[in-house]
Amino acid sequence: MKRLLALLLCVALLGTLFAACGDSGKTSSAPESSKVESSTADSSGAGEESEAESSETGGDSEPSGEAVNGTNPGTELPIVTEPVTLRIAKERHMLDTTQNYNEKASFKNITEETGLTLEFVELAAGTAAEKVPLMLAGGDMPDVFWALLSDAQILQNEDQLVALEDMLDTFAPNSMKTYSELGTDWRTIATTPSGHVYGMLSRYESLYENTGDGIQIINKKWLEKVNKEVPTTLDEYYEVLKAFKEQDPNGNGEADEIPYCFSEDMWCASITNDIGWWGIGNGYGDTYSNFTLRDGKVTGSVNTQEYREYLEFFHKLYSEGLIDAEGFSQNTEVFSNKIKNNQVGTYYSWTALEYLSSEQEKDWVVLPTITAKEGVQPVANGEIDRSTINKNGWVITKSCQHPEAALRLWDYLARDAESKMTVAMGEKGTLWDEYPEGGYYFVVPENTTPEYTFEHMKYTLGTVNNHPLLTKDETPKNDGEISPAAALRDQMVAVVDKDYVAKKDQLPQSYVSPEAIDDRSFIETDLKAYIKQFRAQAIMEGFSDADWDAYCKRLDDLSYGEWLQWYEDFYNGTLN
Ligand SMILES: [Ca+2]
Repeated sequence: MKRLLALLLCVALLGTLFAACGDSGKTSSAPESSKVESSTADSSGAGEESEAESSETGGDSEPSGEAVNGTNPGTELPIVTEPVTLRIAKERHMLDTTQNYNEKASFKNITEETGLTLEFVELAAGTAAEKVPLMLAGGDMPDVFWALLSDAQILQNEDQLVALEDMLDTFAPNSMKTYSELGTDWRTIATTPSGHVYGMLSRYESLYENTGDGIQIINKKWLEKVNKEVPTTLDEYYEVLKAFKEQDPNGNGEADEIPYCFSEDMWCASITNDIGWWGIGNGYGDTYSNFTLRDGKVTGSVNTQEYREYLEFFHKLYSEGLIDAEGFSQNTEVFSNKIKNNQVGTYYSWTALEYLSSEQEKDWVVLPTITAKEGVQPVANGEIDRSTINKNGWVITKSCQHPEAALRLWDYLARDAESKMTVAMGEKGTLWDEYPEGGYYFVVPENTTPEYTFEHMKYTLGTVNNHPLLTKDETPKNDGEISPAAALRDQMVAVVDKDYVAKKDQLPQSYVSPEAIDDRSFIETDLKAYIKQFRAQAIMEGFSDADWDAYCKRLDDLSYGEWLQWYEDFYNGTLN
């Protein structure tokens, strides 16, 4: 959770990235992990089924028929045969400078176009986590929750929500067309354990810059200063860190260099980032570094010989002063100040622009993934084609008198890529545009000011991530010819993405029942805390064979095996 929040913050600072993060409405509340939302494993059989079903609706042809409950079917306009007002709950973003959502391009003429009047129930930025549960608990229920409900809130409030599955073909044909074009079967993502669909999908199917997490960058100027190349092996890496430590590469005459800097407080700068060099884990952090998923099997990562070697290597770095002694305790601000202060040789970041100017950024290059020992396949922190779908983008409640109209409104916004992008980023021509030959690209405008930054523009003109789902083909490109800053992150991802977790080894994006979540939570609080504590201790103080054996034994006692089994069952779709 912390990770996505921090991701949002770093994106806000960056000013070059578009949708790196969770729901814009969730900046200040508790956003879900981007990885928990990672895509469903490919199931081509199911994909065929969805295509077959969509052709039943006649594909592109109009479902015809009588209005239902005052709502015209298909794509006929106006949406309603008589005036209808919809109350839509949405959390404002703190950088949104509009007074009301009706000012946004997508809604300026919505009543003329559809017959619907929209009354936005706008929750102040940062208040959704507190207010939404009150609404669900019998407070003022809106007709629609727009990008506000978590999976757990859906599953715990099914009786208050409208099941959409039987309405989709008639009232959401545009969305169904998009769903049929996805690389995965949308039903496995959108269907709850009880067999219903409550949420319309939003965001991007996959955004290339978001397929990865933190990427390790290294100071090229420092490398030149100490006369070394970008390291490609563990031994070379060690030698570079040592040279950074001893040869005053920042040139101030003091031994103030921190060769490798990390911070457990900064979402993408955890020391767990590097465990993939030993071929273990499925990413960084307290969940993904703690298991290895390969070929359908979930195994332990932090009880292996490889993990032990990782701890020993980092203990050596620590004891020689080559990694930041404050890494386990410092907050993000302290961490970033060291970088800004030109004391750091290498660290994990979204891009160097996070803390440095465009001029300084040029001194940094990506460190390609290192293979720590012979025979292992290293893993970088990312997932090939990672899904960024939000499955609860648009949820209609039973308080809504015209659920068909509410569904059609979303589907109207989903009528084509340009409409969806307008919801995301405002009208074509400012933050995104179209190539003469077709297809779209993002634009980073130059007319921004400190008072009205690029980030202000995004959240003012659009909703950033809360648009109806855009497929990969519909998603604009970050084009280096047009906006070099926008393309920077993509170029960094391209250096390491061959080492990202393969599609087949990614966790699915399906709903998990509250009971199953409880089962896991029961185990993992103590387990994760213990793993984390041992890691810090082992790296700072070292450890003996007996310490290691006791640690492995303690993992067993803390039900590490059951925790791993939970993830294997989740992967296999066999959780109870
Ligand atoms: Ca120095």
